[in-house]
This record gives sequence, C-alpha cells and structure tokens, in this order.
Amino acid sequence: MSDDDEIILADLDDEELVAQMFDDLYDGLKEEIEEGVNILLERGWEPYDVLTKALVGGMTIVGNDFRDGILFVPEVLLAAGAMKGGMAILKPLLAETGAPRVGKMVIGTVKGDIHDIGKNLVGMMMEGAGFEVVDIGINNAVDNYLDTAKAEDADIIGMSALLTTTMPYMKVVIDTMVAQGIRDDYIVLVGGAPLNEEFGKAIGADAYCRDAAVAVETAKTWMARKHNQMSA
Ligand code: B1M
Repeated sequence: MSDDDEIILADLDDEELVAQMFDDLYDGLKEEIEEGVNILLERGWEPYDVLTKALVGGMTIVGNDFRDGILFVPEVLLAAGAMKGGMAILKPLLAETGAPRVGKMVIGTVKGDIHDIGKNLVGMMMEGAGFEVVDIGINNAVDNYLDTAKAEDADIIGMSALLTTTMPYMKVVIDTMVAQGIRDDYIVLVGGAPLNEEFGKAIGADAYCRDAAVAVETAKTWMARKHNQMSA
C-alpha cells in the first residue's frame, strides 16, 4: 500500500483496528480515534473494553515514548486530546448502568499537577457504578478539596497525582484534615501512576487505588464499611 492510500477503519478487523487506533492516538488524530471508538461499539464491544484495550493501551505507548524522549509535550497534548475525544463518547455509556446512588465523591488532581486523564477515567467509572461525582479539576489546593467536600456533603475525597513532585501534596491535604478534626468524616482514596500501596499507607490515606476499576471496588467496600459502622 502506498502512503497515499487512505486506511478505511471500518474495513479492518478488530485486532487491526485496535493497532491502527494505537497509531492514531500516537499521532493525535482525534477524529480517527472517535471513529474507531464508534466502530468498536457498533461491533458489540463493551465500553469498558474499548476504554482499556484501545484507548488506555494506546496511551501506554505514548507514555513510554514520552519517558524515553521520543515524544515531547506538544505531541503528548495532541494524543491526550484524541484520547479525550474517545472518552467523551464512552462517558454516557459507562454512566448508563442505572445503578442506585451509592455515595458521593469529590475528585481532583493535586496542586501543581495538570494531568487529568486518569482522574477523568476514575470519575467516569465511579459514575457508571452509581456514585455521584463532583470533579474539581486539576491543580487543587487543600481548600478546594475540603470546601467542596463539605459543601457537597461528600462521602469520599479522591486525589490524583501523576508527578513524583506533586504526590507529597496528598499528605498536606490529609494532615490538614487531621488538624481540623475532620479526617474521619471522609473516606480518602488516592491514585496515580507514581503512587503505590506503601505510599498510600504512609500518608494516611484509607486506600491506594491502582486503576479506575480498583477505585470503584475500593469505594464500594469502604462505603459498605461506613454504612455498617453507622448502623452498629
Ligand atoms: Co506528563 N508526565 N508531564 N503530561 N505525562 C508523566 C506523568 C511522566 C511519567 C512521563 C514520563 O516521563 N514517562 C512524567 C512524570 C515523571 C515523574 O514524575 N517521575 C511526566 C512529566 C515529567 C510531565 C511534565 C513535567 C513534562 C514537562 O513539562 N517537561 C509536565 C508536568 C505538567 C504538570 O502537571 N505540572 C507534563 C505534562 C503532560 C501533558 C500536559 C503533555 C500531558 C497531560 C495531558 C492531560 O492529562 N490532560 C501529559 C501526559 C499525557 C503524560 C503521560 C504520557 C500519560 C498520563 C496519562 O494520561 N495516562 C504520563 C506517562 C505515564 O503515565 N505513563 C506522563 C493514562 C491514564 C489513564 O493513566 O493517569 O496513570 P493514569 O491513571 C490511572 C491510574 O493511575 C489510576 O487510575 C487511572 C485509570 O486506570 N488513577 C487513580 C489516577 N488517578 C487516580 C485517582 C484515584 C484513583 C485512581 O482517586 C481515587
């Protein structure tokens, strides 16, 4: 095939299409990613599989080449834009489960950090599982978390950090909660690529969540515990 030959996404089988979507995400081609997502959905793929296998899978490749100095910020921003285009199509489908409201979560990325894709994904999955989600965006100072949690009467505070330089800010938020005597009013869940279980424990979070699916399961477990405590 010559370079001029246009690839018709709909003509590709599933495996070829996902591989092509990895390339298109890498190249930041938002329209092609949106088309690919729609084709996979039309073929009966579960929205969660499209998200994890086609979009997150593609973003992992982008992340590796960013780390290795092959891709730079402008290209990664384009890839992130393409990913968000695909996520926007999946969002209503993931939230469409009709599950009863099981709790309310305030979620945001911590101060100094503007990465929001993982946080958005967690929010989408939480909504899909029946949680009400109040997304306070990126670069959040401690007051943004605590004022919103209070105003919204939230059950859970969720914090995301993607940088080793910003993850310590999670401890600032938790320490402030302790100082204000409100630490036990909320379940505190933390996540983001550079974190781990040990870090979550060390800063006094209730749990570290490896990915969005784990965040949902962890939130459900902690909400059940909270209800049991209240009824005991
Ligand atoms: Co940035 N960046 N970035 N970046 N970026 C990383 C994080 C990095 C690892 C890349 C690398 O070097 N390999 C590196 C950090 C290194 C480090 O700290 N040790 C890095 C760097 C260095 C930077 C800049 C400093 C680059 C620069 O300017 N020189 C700069 C910092 C800006 C800032 O924040 N102040 C920067 C900028 C950017 C862009 C703006 C270009 C863009 C962000 C666009 C956006 O988010 N709108 C970007 C991107 C896209 C990335 C990578 C490539 C991808 C992140 C992502 O979206 N992953 C990333 C490389 C990587 O992570 N491999 C990288 C996909 C997403 C689905 O995964 O966010 O991990 P993730 O979320 C997962 C889980 O972690 C978990 O669930 C999610 C879904 O399963 N999770 C939670 C996340 N949050 C949670 C919260 C919870 C629970 C679970 O709460 C309960």
